[in-house]
Amino acid sequence: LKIDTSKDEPVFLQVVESSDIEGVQGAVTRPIQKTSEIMHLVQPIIENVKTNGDKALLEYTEKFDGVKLTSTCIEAPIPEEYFEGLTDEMKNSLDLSIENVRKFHAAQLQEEPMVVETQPGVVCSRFPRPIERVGLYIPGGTAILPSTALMLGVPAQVAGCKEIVFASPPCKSDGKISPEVAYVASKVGASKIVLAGGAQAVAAMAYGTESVPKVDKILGPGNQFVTAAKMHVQNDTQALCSIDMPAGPSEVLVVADEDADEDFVASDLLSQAEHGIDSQVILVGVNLSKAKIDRIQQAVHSQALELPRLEIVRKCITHSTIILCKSYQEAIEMSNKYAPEHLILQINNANDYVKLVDNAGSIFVGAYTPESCGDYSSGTNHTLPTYGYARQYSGCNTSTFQKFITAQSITPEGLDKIGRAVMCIAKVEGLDGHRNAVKIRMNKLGLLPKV
Ligand code: HSO
Ligand code: ZN
Repeated sequence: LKIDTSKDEPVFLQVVESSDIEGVQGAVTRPIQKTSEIMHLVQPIIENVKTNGDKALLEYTEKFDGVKLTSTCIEAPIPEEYFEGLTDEMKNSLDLSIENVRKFHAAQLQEEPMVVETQPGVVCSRFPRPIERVGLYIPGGTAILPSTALMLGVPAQVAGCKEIVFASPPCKSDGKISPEVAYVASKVGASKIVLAGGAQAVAAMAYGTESVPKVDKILGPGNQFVTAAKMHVQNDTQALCSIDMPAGPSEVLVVADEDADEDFVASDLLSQAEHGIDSQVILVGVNLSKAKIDRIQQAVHSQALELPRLEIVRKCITHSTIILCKSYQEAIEMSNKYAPEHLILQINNANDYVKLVDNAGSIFVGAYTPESCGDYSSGTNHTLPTYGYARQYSGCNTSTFQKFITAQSITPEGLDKIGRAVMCIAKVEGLDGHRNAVKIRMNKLGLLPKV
């Protein structure tokens, strides 16, 4: 490997052949998550917030976030001082992103109810209703995440949720949240921003406190404490609260061939690697020459050295891998098995391969489609299934903020069509009351032979 490492320690990925079963296994195995240990730590926090409300919430914010607040929430309309420091460029960028995400998510709304006449006189329908109150968790700490605020807030607003509550840990220095997150919250019509993080914020939204409204569903990424708290409240019937999906470290799988631009490939790998030391970054190469692999490694190395989050990238890249495949087919099969959160196709005729993808959170097709665009501004959602859950979960979308109600209306003619079947099956289940509800009606209609 001819990496120019004169400036620094090399940053490069290990390489395995797809035929090396163990090597591939090692590359695609996700880190084990120790949820039960964390659960023991979050339970007392949840209990405390459940019983002592705002008082407990304020105590935890002081203890964990290092800020002594006098009130737990910012109420809408959000006071001007919270937007201080926002430039026009930033506002325009957020506006553009919000507009695109709104367009894409509004198109997902099903305006007309679905109506199906399954038999003459048996009319079944289905229609969506917004989940009334939603709690959107926006992580704080060193990262400012207005993009997550808009990826959750916009679909909630599009779906028609009546109450949108944000929660985000306050900044240590001034007890505020980032003006960008505040701006997004106001644009999507949030009623409150809870100035708290961690399990305590989740508990406050799940059970409600004096100042925090109880919500029906909690969504958003977070650390292990937030994830454990979400799992806890979803299992507590007292909370009567659902959650979005299990969360794990963010991940990308890039498929590249010999014609892919090595700088583009490297930049996509690194944009994922900088998320965290536990991020998963995989490059699946299709018939890559030795020289091409070297050029990709060189590009990763030199681009990484320029990144402010180099130390995070370095740790992530040590457990990242290039898997060498012999065909496009094999590469896509590899990706389907891994079920990546993000799949990037930097291959010739990339569009033709989309139909072969069975498992992925979101696909980025072609050389000029970096994941970053989907992370922020193109319109698709960036809250996506990780940890292989792309096998059974969809990313956040408009229906994430809805539930569907079904209805039916049956005429005497319809009852004549299906009544006997209902009676027959009810009988085998030993549920005579069910059978009777049909029998009584059919008798009055003279539809059953008199005995
Ligand atoms: N790639 C992340 C989302 C994100 N990227 C936020 C930048 N900011 C998880 O899909
Ligand atoms: Zn990202």
